[in-house]
Amino acid sequence: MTSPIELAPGCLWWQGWLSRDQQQALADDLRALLAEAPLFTPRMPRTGKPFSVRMSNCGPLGWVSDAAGYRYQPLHPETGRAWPPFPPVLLRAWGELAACPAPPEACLINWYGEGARMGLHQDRDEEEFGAPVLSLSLGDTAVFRIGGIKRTDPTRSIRLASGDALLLSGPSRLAFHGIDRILPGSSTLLKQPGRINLTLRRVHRADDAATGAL
Ligand code: MD6
Ligand code: FE
Repeated sequence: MTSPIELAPGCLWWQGWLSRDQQQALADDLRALLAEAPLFTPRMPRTGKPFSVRMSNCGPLGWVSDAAGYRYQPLHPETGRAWPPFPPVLLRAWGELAACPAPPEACLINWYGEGARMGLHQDRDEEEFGAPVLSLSLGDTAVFRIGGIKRTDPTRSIRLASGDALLLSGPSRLAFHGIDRILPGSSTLLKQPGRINLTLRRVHRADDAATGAL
């Protein structure tokens, strides 16, 4: 396995963790998955302003955002159907990279088309900050910015390319991060310009049985 770069304590970056063939296979899985659970446009709580990214999810729970707020829910907000199961490679990534005995419960799928970005944020809608968040990227390269646990902490930027994995764990679990921009045409993986980012999470605290601490 490629060895990771530690960008900050608990923030690990594996460049090219997925081979080109594995990226292609995952992109094919996602094409089928998104036919079942179509991308939707999330909206900011209160203001209802649309995000520039479009989203879907897989796994038992999915992250959604609308005028009522941010939350995890078991059903797609537009189709009312359960989210599709995790493609097996996502469970393999979690098992090999996350160092977390409990399985993931949600995977947010973000689609960045032309001009999409994501403001600096923390992932903090989960009950469980002891468990990490693991991200996989496909398609065009993104300029990813990461800082500290205060919004005003200094930040640095890296380029997340297709096949890269990034883990926010331990002291970096609540680090502020965001996507400044996508570099169109930087990858030939997808059939159109754009980028897919997958983030695997636990939502609930693992119970004793799940952690093996009976
Ligand atoms: C993105 N990533 O790469 C946005 N969150 O498009 C995230 O927001 C993220 O990369 C938690 C952990 C890792 C991440
Ligand atoms: Fe995030």
